[in-house]
Amino acid sequence: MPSIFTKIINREISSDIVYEDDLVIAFKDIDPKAPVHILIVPKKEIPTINDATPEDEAALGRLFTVAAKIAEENGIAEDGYRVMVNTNKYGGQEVYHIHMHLLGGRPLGPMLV
Ligand code: DGP
Repeated sequence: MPSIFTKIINREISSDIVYEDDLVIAFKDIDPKAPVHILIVPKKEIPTINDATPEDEAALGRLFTVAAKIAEENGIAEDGYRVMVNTNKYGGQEVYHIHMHLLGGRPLGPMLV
């Protein structure tokens, strides 16, 4: 079964896409936890970071540079923001297709739990 994010990549499910290139896609989180809450996702369906291999490094590195670009475009780069990747049950992962959360637009406190 393709992940829900693969369905978004394939336009089988609609989403508010803010960025796309050959390796990654970014779209607004359906349940935003901050004024800016974007998910940045490798197009390759890698379930968790535990499953990443050296051949995935280009796509996973791209998550960071795209996060910085989107932060700048949304005017949150200077004040600051948070990126995070939840992993497995204790990490609170709900969708098993690696994704980076980009959160900003308000003070986030020391940690989101
Ligand atoms: P995580 O707990 O790290 O696996 O976060 C999954 C996030 O994915 C959660 O914040 C909600 C978001 N999400 C789930 N389904 C959809 C969807 O169909 N569209 C969008 N845009 N976001 C989704």
